[in-house]
Amino acid sequence: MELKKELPEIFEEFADARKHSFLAIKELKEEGIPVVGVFCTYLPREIPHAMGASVVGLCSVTDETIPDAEKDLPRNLCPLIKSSYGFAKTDKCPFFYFSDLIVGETTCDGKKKMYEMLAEFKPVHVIELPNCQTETGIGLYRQELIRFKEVLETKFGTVITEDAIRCQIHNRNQILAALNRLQYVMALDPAPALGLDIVNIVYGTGFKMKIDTLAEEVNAITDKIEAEYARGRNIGKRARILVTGSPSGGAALKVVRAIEDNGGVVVCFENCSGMKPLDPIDEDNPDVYDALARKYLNIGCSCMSPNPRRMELLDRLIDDFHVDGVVDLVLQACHTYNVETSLVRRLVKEKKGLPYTVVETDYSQADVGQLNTRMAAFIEML
Ligand code: BJ8
Repeated sequence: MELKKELPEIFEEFADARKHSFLAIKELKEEGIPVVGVFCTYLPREIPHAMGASVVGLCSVTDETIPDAEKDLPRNLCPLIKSSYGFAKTDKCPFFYFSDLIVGETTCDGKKKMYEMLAEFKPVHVIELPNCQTETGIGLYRQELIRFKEVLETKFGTVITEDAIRCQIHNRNQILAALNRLQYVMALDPAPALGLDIVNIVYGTGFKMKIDTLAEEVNAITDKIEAEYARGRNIGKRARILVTGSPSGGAALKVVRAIEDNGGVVVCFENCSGMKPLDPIDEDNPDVYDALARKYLNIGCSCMSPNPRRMELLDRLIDDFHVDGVVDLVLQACHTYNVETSLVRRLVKEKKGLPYTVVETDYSQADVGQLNTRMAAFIEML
């Protein structure tokens, strides 16, 4: 029996979080609470949260505004960048509309150049993210985080204390641990739920405005899933897939649907909407900025050079989640993830001895039929 049918409210409440957060953000603005819009997992939300700001994610995941974006940006550019720029330009996304400050980071080239154009009509601050995970890189990032704190203090006329940041670090660690525990229910075999449902919950947590009770809420969901599983509810035996690569939210979830509609289950998302950002922050480090720089710069995104952390994480997750095959999702024109496909292929096929395939896609639904055919063939051979 499918767990989703038994516990529908679990999956729906968080899936609707984005919609509800549009209303919540309007109310917060009316109360005079500052709103900071962010793009990337490398950004420590703890700093704006420490001044009482609301933090909203701005990475856009539909093709709705891409034609507007393509009036300014080249067509041969990552859909995430074009979609985000398009929503900012047209003011169709309440998060862009209500953001008092938009914060970008120097991650991939496309995003960096897009921020320059965005700054012509929105208030933008760009954090210089070092591309090397060395001690020098950590020192530079630490300095950039202090500069970011000062920018916030000046813009919003406030003081951000280290104690307030420490408090947010503690809360963030609870949330990260809860998200880790939730996703690890999928290590059970057979899996207790579809990957699509789990990723929707995780994605929904990013839109929750009230974060002080978020860890408890996520843990309550995990408790329910585990209790139902113990009573014998699961989705039955299916081919177990790990998805890695570019962010897979929104329209790109068509790849996940194609896997799960054709007999597979995505037991693990290695990417930013999954396991990638879940390492804890060191609460014993007396220097909060050093603690934040070490935690966040350590994330294994392909914009790092080299990027060993991604391979280490993949290696571990493939074992932990008893994976049968790996699907590498690359958004069109995402050069860094595209280049890394050869490294991931080598790891998966040669070291782990598992089947591997790459899917290059965008935010349109034009390739859904083709995706279904490819994923059905991939799953059949597992
Ligand atoms: S930490 S994955 S959120 S940069 S925009 S790199 S898809 S070409 S989003 Fe990302 Fe931060 Fe990394 Fe995560 Fe490619 Fe597109 Fe660039 Fe992208």
